[in-house]
Amino acid sequence: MNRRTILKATIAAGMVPFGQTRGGRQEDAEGSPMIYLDNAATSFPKPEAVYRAIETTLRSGLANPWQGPYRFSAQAQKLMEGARKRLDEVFGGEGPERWIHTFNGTDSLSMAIEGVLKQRDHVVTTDLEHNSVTRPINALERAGVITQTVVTSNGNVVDPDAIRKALKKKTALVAITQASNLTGLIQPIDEVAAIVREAGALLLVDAAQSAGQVAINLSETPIDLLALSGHKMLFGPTGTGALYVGPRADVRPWRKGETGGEGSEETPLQPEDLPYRLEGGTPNILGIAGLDAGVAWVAKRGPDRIRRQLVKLLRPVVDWAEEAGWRVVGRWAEDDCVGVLSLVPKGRGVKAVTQALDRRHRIATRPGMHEAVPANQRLGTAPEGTVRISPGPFTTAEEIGSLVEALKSIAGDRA
Ligand code: ALA
Repeated sequence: MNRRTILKATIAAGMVPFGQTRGGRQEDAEGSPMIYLDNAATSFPKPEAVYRAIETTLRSGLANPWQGPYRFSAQAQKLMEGARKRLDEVFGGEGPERWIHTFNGTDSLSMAIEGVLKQRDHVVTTDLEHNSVTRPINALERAGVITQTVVTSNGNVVDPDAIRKALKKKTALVAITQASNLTGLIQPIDEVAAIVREAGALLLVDAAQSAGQVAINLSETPIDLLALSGHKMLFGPTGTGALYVGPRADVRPWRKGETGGEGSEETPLQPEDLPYRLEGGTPNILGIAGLDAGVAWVAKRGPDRIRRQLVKLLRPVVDWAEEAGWRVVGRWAEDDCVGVLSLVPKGRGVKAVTQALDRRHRIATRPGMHEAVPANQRLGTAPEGTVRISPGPFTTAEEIGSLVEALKSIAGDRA
């Protein structure tokens, strides 16, 4: 049976094999070649080691880790603990038990925000945040639990001094992104961290877009809570994430239920010790196996090398956009950005461009405000947003060449 026949049979059986991979190329469900440039939403394809780890686990190690003494269960628990150990080594944490397995970046951020804030606390955040930071904080403010100050940036970067000025005696938490998911610009986290630590507040860093592209060393930068998405540039599958809980942070459980560690048998309560205090329910063992392989792959390659590869791929797109009079959103520069580029088309709608890219050229890019409304307002791209282009490490220069040709053709269309 050839590949197309297998695909047809799979689809006929009711399974949709989105995005088959062959080398660096992807194919969509119909088996047509596809260029995937939405890695800021989730990375695809993954390194081969990730596919292998998931398949091996699915076939031979997919037990529930909390089921007592049998070896199959212990093996699943070992896998979870091994992944925590690797995260701790790669990010320089203060112990594997401080790494909580979560289901995505949003889960990590909600766990941190809902878990540390109390009545009458004050929070400092910025206008560059994703909804995963903004929404839980706004909800707590609306419920009368907390007050907040949103520090305004220039749309590109936050001035650490503005963070300093926004701090109050009752500021319990500063929540800030490390790289904007709209412009790709990297924020001055080291400076912010020093200011926040001096003030005695907790620092929560949303590293959804930066982890895997910007080196983060918790033993050097005083970050109390580090929220990771597992499925972006750490190359786990969707349904993975992690939260690092530093020793200064006391996080109340966000979900409660069956977990590891010692709970009281008389009155069933969540155990007090990390990481089990913050985990509950059957974990995503399969996902964690993939994430662990992804983190190992990133560590071997080095985050800065990955970032440089991605921004280099984007350079010809920036050059073409500037020449064609399409707006490059934000102060995009190879040294200052992760592999994300936002464009505003000239004389064309954002959605029309992404649809034409997808339907006519089979290129996947993302339209809209990317769940970062205040940043779009600040940069004047609301409400339509931008065409966001985010390659991955398996994207080729040839594929980017095809994107530029497609953009040229769309730009040349009659309005
Ligand atoms: N928050 C992810 C993004 O920026 C999904 O695309």
